[in-house]
This record gives sequence, structure tokens and C-alpha cells, in this order.
Amino acid sequence: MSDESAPPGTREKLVRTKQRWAEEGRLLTGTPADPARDRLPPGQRLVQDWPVLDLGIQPAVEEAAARLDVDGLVESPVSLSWAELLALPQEERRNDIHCVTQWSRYDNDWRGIAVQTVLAMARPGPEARFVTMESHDGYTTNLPLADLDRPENLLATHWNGWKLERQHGGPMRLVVPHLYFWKSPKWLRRITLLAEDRPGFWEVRGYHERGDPWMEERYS
Ligand SMILES: Nc1nc2c(c(=O)[nH]1)N[C@H]1C(S)=C(S)[C@@H](COP(=O)(O)O)O[C@H]1N2
Ligand SMILES: [Mo]
Repeated sequence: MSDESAPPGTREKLVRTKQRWAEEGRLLTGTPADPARDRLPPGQRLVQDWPVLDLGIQPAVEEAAARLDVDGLVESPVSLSWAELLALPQEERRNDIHCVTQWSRYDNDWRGIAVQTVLAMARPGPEARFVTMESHDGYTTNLPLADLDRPENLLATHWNGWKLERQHGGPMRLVVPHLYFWKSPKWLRRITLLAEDRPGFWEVRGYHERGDPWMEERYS
């Protein structure tokens, strides 16, 4: 279980406001939607721009120093340099972003490396059922392994044809489009496979363990 200490530099006031919203169940409509019929999940509104949300720390991660580690309950721990990561097959995905703070943005074109490519290299052990992910700003978030191990999930280096900007997690962030966007860590540094769930930064502050926008899993 993570403690509730925030990484140095965190905008504490903003964090407290979002935590209070979670306690109050703000923005909940109580009406699930059907992804087969609707494009906008319940309680969401469409935006054209791309808002920036983080703890207020936007680390400068030089490509030369960037690494991605996949460790924990794996048969073959992986530690990839930037060059090694880029040498893996490049893939493209188009999807919609749904943020728990109510905005959605359609048709984002991502380029990067499929998460399944690096998971296959690391070979998860039979006991591995969850992951915790750690970023260069100290942010953490968690997922069931089954939600990470999906073909649409990308270690994204490009967005709409451009190198991913630093404010959006460049040089590399995870994109897990079927869940609220707080499950998509920017400036990703490490993925650790675990037998037990370990709640991350927002999860210990009242956010939902899984975060399915179609079920409105905003808060726990
Ligand atoms: N490293 C890191 N990743 C993060 C966050 C963060 O604070 N740090 N915030 C999350 C939240 S709450 C959201 S909504 C999205 C926002 O991504 P964006 O700024 O590119 O829109 O990033 C997620 N990933
Ligand atoms: Mo968010």
C-alpha cells in the first residue's frame, strides 16, 4: 500500500481539490453508457484542444537518458535505452481520450511501441496479476495486468505526427485508451509486475481502482 506523501514540487492545493471532488462524488451521472452505441461516455464533454494535467512537475527527460524498465514478477527483466526502445517495431493507433475531470478528445493519432511487445520480452510470471507504473515526476498509477496487456495500448512517442511534447509526457508516455486518462502515465520510467494490487497516486486519494469511463468508475 502506497503512503499519501506527494512527490516534491506537487501543487498540493490542486491535489486537495481533486481529492475533495472524489470524496463528494462530483460529476457522477449514475447512468452507464454503451460503447457500442455512444461515443461519449456518461458525464463527459467534448473538447477540441488538449488540456494539460499533472502534479505541476514537468520533468525534462533527455532522450539520451530515457530508459524503460519492466521488472518485478517477470522471467526476463527488461531495461531498454531510448535507442533500444526505438529499435522495436513502431506502431500506430487512433483513439479517444477520456479524462476523469470530464473532458474527452476524439481521434488522437499516436505512434510508438506496443506495450505487448515489451511485455512479451519480459515474459510475465504466472503469479503476475497487477502492475504499478512509475514516472519521472514521482507519479504512480496501477492497473490489472489484463488492462495493460491489450493490443491498443501504446508506449507513445508521437501524437498527430509530432514528437510528443514535454507537457504531455514526452519523450514517452503510456496510452491506455479504454480507461480514464489518469491511468496513462506521462514520462514513464518503470513498469513493475506484482501479485497484489498496489494503489497509485490518485488511487490512494479516492480515485477508482480500475477507471472504466463507460461504467463511470471515477471514484472508489
Ligand atoms: N507522470 C504523470 N502522468 C500523468 C499525470 C501526472 O501527474 N504525472 N496525470 C494523469 C492525469 S490525472 C491525466 S488526466 C493525464 C493528462 O495527460 P495530458 O496532460 O497529456 O492531457 O495524465 C495522467 N498521467
Ligand atoms: Mo486526470
